[in-house]
Amino acid sequence: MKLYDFERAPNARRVRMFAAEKGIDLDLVSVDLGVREQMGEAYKAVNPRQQVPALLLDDGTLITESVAICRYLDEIKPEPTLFGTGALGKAKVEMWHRRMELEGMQPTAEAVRNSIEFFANRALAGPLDFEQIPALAERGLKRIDLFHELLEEHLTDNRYVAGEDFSIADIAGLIAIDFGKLVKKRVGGETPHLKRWYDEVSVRPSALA
Ligand SMILES: N[C@@H](CCC(=O)N[C@@H](CS)C(=O)NCC(=O)O)C(=O)O
Repeated sequence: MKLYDFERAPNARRVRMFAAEKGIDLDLVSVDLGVREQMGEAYKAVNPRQQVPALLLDDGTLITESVAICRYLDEIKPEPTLFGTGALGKAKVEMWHRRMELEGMQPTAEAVRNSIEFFANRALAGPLDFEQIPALAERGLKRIDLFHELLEEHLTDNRYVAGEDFSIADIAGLIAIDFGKLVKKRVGGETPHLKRWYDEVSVRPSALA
């Protein structure tokens, strides 16, 4: 199994972190987004969506979409469970994972991709170029603040994002917050519960994968 990857790409990082939590070794193949390698013919032949991550199985099947890759890895190695246990546990992980994506990753991507020079004319990932829209960046910044507020309140009486156990929702939350550093949004003393969680999950060995 080969994972097409880029070290600084948040969606690739979430797969690496998930695999590390599972104890699954992936053969990493770097696609250098810094020099737009994803736009070249060689990578297009591997993944016509021109994005990372992408998991190439030994039989030649390609899986894209970071959460689909995580689901696959979870099926081949169910323990430790990162998608929750039992009807309620699974529903809670799904609910909070969706929130981490829709209220964390998505606004952060809007803020980052519509403002910083690295993403000039590349406001959306994929084969087509899209201009940056400053108003979306501005809205994204406000929504990142709301995301931090949501987590601050929730983590007041929850150890992890989906409750008592570490899950894929924590991974998504962490990568969203770290991605926000590119637009100077950081977790600090004004949100102590969020900071407590952030410090705890950031030092898991998988966070460095
Ligand atoms: N929904 C996809 C999103 C993948 C995605 O946006 N990947 C980014 C890196 S985090 C990418 O490949 N960017 C290439 C580009 O900006 O051209 C997933 O979850 O895997």
